[in-house]
Amino acid sequence: MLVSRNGKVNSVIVGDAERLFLPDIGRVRGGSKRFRGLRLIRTVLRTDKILDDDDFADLSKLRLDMVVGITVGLGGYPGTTDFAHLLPQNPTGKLWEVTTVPHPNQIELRFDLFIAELESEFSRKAEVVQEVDGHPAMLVYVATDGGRDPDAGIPELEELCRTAGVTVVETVIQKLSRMHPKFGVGPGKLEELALTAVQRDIDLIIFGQDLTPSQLRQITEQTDCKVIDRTQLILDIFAQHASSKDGRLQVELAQLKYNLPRLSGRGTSMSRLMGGIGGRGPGETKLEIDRRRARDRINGLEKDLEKLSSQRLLQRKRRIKNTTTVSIVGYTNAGKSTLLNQMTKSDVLSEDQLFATLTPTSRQLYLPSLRGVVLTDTVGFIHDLPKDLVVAFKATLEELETSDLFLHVVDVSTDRFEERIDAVNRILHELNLNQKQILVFNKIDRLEQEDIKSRAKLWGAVPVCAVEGKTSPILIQKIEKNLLSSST
Ligand SMILES: Nc1nc2c(ncn2[C@@H]2O[C@H](COP(=O)(O)OP(=O)(O)OP(=O)(O)O)[C@@H](O)[C@H]2O)c(=O)[nH]1
Ligand SMILES: [Mg+2]
Repeated sequence: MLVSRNGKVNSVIVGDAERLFLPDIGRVRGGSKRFRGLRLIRTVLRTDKILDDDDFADLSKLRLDMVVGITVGLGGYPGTTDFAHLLPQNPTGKLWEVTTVPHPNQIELRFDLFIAELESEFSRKAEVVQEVDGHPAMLVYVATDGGRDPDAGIPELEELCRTAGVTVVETVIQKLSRMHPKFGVGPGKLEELALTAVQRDIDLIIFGQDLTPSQLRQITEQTDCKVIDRTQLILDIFAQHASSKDGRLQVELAQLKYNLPRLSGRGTSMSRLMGGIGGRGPGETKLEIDRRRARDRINGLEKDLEKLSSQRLLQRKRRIKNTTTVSIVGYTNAGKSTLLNQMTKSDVLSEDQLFATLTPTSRQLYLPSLRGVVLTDTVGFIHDLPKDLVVAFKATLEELETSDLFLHVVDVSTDRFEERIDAVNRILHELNLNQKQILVFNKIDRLEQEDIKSRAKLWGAVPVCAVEGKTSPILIQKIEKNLLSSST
């Protein structure tokens, strides 16, 4: 039986010795009601193990108030009874508690008081967790064979989360040879995620990998949380940072294209699947958009962007005639905008955030022996740049295609900066951008003199500090030499 808080029987279910199929009891409401308000009381025909894994799965997944298993004793009367309820966060990490009594009438609980107390205990524990700056979230990382090392991947994801205004309060790593085709993580792990989310009052799960539309749907349904994958996370940051009209349209288009196959069309889960974190950014007003309207909007946006793109082309053609363009490329947060500011004495936004720059910005660059050189700052790259993001990069790509020289800026003070150089070069190569580049090692103020020398020498790079007042004369010389040699 499913019994409500006031003792009313909600449903009577008939199963057999093996199985019990619960009716669909809908989703948990948000807000203060943490539990379903229903307890499952059932008979158990075996005596070795009263409550089994299925019971605990129901308890956690359906967030039942309690599961009670009553065995059949002598003469067909009720016998030994187990009852179980979920536990709030605790040092032992236990998710639920089981109590055994010889007879159901020995359960000494005022159920209404007990469940109220349990719920407030959950809230209290969760409040402690909630006291963080951003929106609290659980980060889930699947470490697959041949996938990226979690030691490199997780800190970067945490940075992405921070930039998106999300604070990771719980990180779950699962090792799998490959992503589980249905759930991303293993089914057991998924249950654990669902439960941890209840315990810690987390309603947002960030996946460190991209999820297929059906994986996203499954995880959303099973955990009752909003689920965001890596591409969506990056798109969310883009949405927050896009300031130009051009940029906003591009991001909206990328978001729609990515989310379209993820629209299930089913009422409740729809708002969970659309939009970014807390439904911010250009996607925000489109929460309830249906597929057809999404497609119309995509067509419209593509047309608008096409127009803007041809305008840009015209402007560039006019500019290119007698100018040389040097573009700053590099991993996100490497210090590209800061370098542009230093070299051109400008005041372009630079921040300790990923993807602070979204729209390319050009400034005149004055060189001792060359006129008409333009320096362009572009959007930063990242490891495994999702294909769907390239739409949002379009303006940058056009800019790069017509560049004469790249300054590849590297934050040489980070561990594994070599991996980032590779990642950037791989992306440039994939995009068919094979211009000559000068490797610029930035943020040397954070390193020892020795390290700077050896690293720069090994890579043939120019060491710089972009936050200093003056541009490195060696860098200026090198740019001139490159431009002069390629123009003759
Ligand atoms: N210590 C130190 N910090 C630097 C240096 N250059 C830049 N930074 C800092 O690094 C952070 C990122 O700088 P940005 O110029 O915004 O980096 P970006 O490459 O344009 O980043 P995105 O546009 O977000 O891809 C900022 O907080 C800068 O102040 C440097 O030479 N030394
Ligand atoms: Mg920038």
